[in-house]
Amino acid sequence: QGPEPRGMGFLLHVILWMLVGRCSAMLAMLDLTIDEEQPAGTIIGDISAGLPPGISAYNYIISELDGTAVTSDLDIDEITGIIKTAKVLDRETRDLYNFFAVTKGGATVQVKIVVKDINDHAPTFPQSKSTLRIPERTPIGARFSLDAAVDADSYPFNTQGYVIKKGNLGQAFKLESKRGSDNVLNLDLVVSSDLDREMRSSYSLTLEAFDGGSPSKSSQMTLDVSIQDINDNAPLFNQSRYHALISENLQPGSNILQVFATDADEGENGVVIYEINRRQSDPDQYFVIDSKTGVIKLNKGLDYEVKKVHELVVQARDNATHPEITTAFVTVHVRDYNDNQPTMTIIFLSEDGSPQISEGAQPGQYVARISVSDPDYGEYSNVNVSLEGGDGKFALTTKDNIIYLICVDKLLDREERDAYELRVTATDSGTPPLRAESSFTLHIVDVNDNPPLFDQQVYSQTIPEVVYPGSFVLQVTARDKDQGPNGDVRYSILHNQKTHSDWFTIDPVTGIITTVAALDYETDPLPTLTVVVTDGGRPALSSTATVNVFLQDVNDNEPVFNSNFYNVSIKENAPVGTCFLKVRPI
Ligand SMILES: *[C@@H]1O[C@H](CO)[C@@H](O)[C@H](O)[C@H]1NC(C)=O
Ligand SMILES: *[C@@H]1O[C@H](CO)[C@@H](O)[C@H](O)[C@H]1NC(C)=O
Ligand SMILES: *[C@@H]1O[C@H](CO)[C@@H](O)[C@H](O)[C@H]1NC(C)=O
Ligand SMILES: CC(=O)N[C@H]1CO[C@H](CO)[C@@H](O)[C@@H]1O
Repeated sequence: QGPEPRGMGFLLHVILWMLVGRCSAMLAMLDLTIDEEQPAGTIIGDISAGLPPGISAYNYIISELDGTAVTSDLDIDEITGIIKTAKVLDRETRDLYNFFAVTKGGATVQVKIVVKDINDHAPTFPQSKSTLRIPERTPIGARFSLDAAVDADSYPFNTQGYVIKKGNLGQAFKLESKRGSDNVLNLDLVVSSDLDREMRSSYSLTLEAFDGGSPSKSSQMTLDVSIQDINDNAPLFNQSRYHALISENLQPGSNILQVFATDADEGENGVVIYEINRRQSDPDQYFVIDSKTGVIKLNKGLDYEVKKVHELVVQARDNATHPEITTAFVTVHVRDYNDNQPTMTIIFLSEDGSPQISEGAQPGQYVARISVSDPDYGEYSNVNVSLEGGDGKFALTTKDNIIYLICVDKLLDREERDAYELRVTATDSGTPPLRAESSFTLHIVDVNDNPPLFDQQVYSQTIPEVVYPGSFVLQVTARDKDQGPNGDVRYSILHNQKTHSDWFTIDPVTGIITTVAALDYETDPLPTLTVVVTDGGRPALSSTATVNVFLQDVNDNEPVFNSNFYNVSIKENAPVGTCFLKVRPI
């Protein structure tokens, strides 16, 4: 419609009002209602119901204000005065129709049709998904205004409330709403617990708006809340104290150790930058730290004589605008490069300088001399020397803690044990202690302290008297526990004319006894030998044994008269039986 018809309508209206104004007694009111959304043709009412009593009319002149859509939305029968809907009415589009109906008789009825609301709209969020950033540690009670849901219906069918349907972990949030002057139910998200990004960095909330219908209508939206980091965590070292032990000759540039810190925050708040606090430590910059990795390197050469321990104060700082700083301590012990292992010199006090001692050595006799020294300090008393492996037979003595002597502590016996594995250990008092060790085998030298001994003290043998010279009689054996010449044995016979030992001989090496002459039972049925065994020591030791040889008699002689001519005289008349001659064998 152009401006002119509206102008015309307005003019008509004014005229009507002038008319009504003049004939105020004739003005009547008719209030009608109709639910919205009724089908076209639904009867709303009858104008004549609004006429004053006693007046009835046919034919009405309908007067409406321009733009009030009476003609388009309502179907008014001008003859009967019946008002019907011309189409489905929507309260949200137009909730009131207002017109005048004038009868021919001049009576005017002001008809007011109120379109009543039904719950035909759900509250609707402007966006089905939106995002909100909230800094962590936001105080409880802080509120964030959200877009309210819009419901075109009127009270009570408009938005009546909001709930969080899903995602409100830990009851982190609540919703609060307040009716605004425009009748909109404004919505705030209220922080209701301590938000910690390091615990949970985002929430996905499902919000629902509901209206007052029965059943109510509702709709949902997703609100993604991301918790923004603040620098609420300081970097944290994995150890509060770090230790390193380095040699004073470590090359500058060498890595010493790595410190390590983490920061739970995000982004720059969580970046860890390592530094050495130069105000508090290492002003001379012996050490440098890699700000990113935490690796501490040697920056320049150290001198043990100048400083043995370096204490570094290392800090980890995050890169926030207001950084948090944590401190850790690094202790670097410098080890003296010259503090080499002590060295040990052992001199054996034997004739040829070899590790040996006579078994005849008396307690107190020296075996070896040990001197402990350090290449840098020379002879050096700050060590502990110990001796192991001697079975208690040896001892260490020292007067000045520089020279140590190994001496015999108990009598030795080579025949019992002929060598000892001795170990001398020198331990210095450094931290950690350094050691020098020397092992050697000490040989026990034999002395001729054992005589050779025959296996038997008495040997016996039976042989026939008729054997050729050179025949085997028996073998004697002897042993000597000593070693070398001290243990070599030689056999001999101690000759004795009376016992006919000269009939026999002995092999000095094998101890085999043989005959050297004809034996004669008749001469000596039991010749006896004394055998001697002698060792090769100086002086030599010897021992003896007895060998009894039993000769067996053989019939080696015809009987012989002791005289081969007997001249006997016998007196006559000698009685019978007188013995006048006795013959006998030799
Ligand atoms: C700390 O971190 C350093 C460097 O990563 C590592 O060498 C060390 O073993 C860690 N210490 C502990 C106690 O985990
Ligand atoms: C620290 O932050 C500054 C600026 O904020 C940046 O230029 C620098 O690169 C950051 N340092 C590290 C180690 O991330
Ligand atoms: C040697 O060792 C003994 C005991 O094992 C100890 O008491 C002493 O302090 C040590 N001496 C040195 C110089 O290390
Ligand atoms: C043969 C021999 O010599 N006979 C003598 C034995 O002894 C007497 C007396 O003594 C001698 O007269 C024999 O001649």
